[in-house]
Amino acid sequence: MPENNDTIVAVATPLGRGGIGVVRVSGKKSKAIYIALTGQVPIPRQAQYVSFKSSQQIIDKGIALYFEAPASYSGEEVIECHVHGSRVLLEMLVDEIVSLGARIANPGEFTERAFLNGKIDLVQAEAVADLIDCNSKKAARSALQSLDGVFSSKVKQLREEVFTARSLIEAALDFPDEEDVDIDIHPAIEKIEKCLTELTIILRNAEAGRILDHNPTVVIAGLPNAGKSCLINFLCGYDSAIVSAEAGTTRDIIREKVLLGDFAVTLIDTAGLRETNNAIEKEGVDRSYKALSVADIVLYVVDNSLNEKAGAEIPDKHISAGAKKIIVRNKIDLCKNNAFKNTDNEVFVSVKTGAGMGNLLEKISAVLDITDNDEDIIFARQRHIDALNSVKDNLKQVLIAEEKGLGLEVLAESMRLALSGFDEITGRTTTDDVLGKVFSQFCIGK
Ligand SMILES: Nc1nc2c(ncn2[C@@H]2O[C@H](COP(=O)(O)OP(=O)(O)O)[C@@H](O)[C@H]2O)c(=O)[nH]1
Ligand SMILES: [Mg+2]
Repeated sequence: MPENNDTIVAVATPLGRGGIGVVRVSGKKSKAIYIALTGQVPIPRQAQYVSFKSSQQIIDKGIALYFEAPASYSGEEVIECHVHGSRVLLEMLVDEIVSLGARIANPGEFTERAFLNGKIDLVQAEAVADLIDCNSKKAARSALQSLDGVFSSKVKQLREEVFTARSLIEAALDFPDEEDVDIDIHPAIEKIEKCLTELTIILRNAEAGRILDHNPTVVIAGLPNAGKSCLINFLCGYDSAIVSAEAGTTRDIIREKVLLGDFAVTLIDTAGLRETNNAIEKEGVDRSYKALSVADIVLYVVDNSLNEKAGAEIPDKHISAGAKKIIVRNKIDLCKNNAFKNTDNEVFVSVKTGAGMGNLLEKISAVLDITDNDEDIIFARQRHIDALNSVKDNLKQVLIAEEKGLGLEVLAESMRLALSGFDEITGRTTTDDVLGKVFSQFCIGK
């Protein structure tokens, strides 16, 4: 972990041309740097119009701001220099500040200091990065809620409950031999049951929000010749994959980034799933299964004209557990029966004529879109979901142990583990590895 004694500097705005560019400084030397750079004494939280000077000349004129510790973003003394948004000017200014005793900041170091100084917890620090990187309005709203501490306070509330339950169990542990003190642990067990219910809801909202955290992967799969490549071309709006009446044409995985509705997604066209002796096609089929194992949404295409009655045999065991599946019954232009009835997870289309494609797009959007209960969606990362699942498993262990009549020590140990799961999420206890990973994903200057 970097030493907190250093004063750090970085350009906070994107490099390139811009109306304004901002250089930010954080650390103990900030005030001295302000004075040396501007010749003025800073007034906390008051903008001053100043000349930023190097030893030889004026670099630029602009606005300087000074924040006293701890009332700043990082919790340390901070200055912000707003100058014209020229890359050259900003670099000159940074060089000057370095010569005055600061060093260039690492990615995310301002936010890391905010975390280390207790201004924000780890979930909020992650929300800062998510807010900067978000791909959709919905993601932005949700990240802002996390930054406001909505998710953290849910986690903290639950932690409190579990903590109280643990105290009850440990109190019972402390009086094992005193016969007349009969400590009833049922209130603790009831609390745990209630926590498990709440945890299930939080996990569901976190799973729903995970899709906001990354570009969802939409995998198009099915038997050869079903019309998969036609479908990816339709969704991209141009010919990306080769379409042919010859089965086994697509062998390589084809990936396209497209905007579906409000969302940027990665679309993947795969080789038709069939047994084959052709080594190249077989490799293609293996890659199809691999793609299915990481899919968020599977569009399983079937040639509906071949057998209008048969249900689609989706290769479930190859598909990732949380993936949403939509069966695309294609080639209805060739079907004799034309009383098509879409269901929740089935859409009848003809990629060739375009019939039903509007419905398919709506269905995909509905899966990607989680407008219904936006408020509850948690912009979760896999790290959070894993930790919440571990809390859940440990709480379940407590109930099992109690039912089996195992010793109170066993229950107490599972409670301890459950609590550590909460602490991992908010960063109360976190290894340097986790912190390093979180902050290295930030851009410089944040
Ligand atoms: N009549 C009809 N033919 C289609 C339709 N969709 C695809 N095809 C044809 O089916 C064949 C296989 O299509 P392709 O997209 O290569 O299938 P893939 O093997 O699943 O990728 C091609 O000859 C397409 O022109 C459709 O909706 N109606
Ligand atoms: Mg194909």
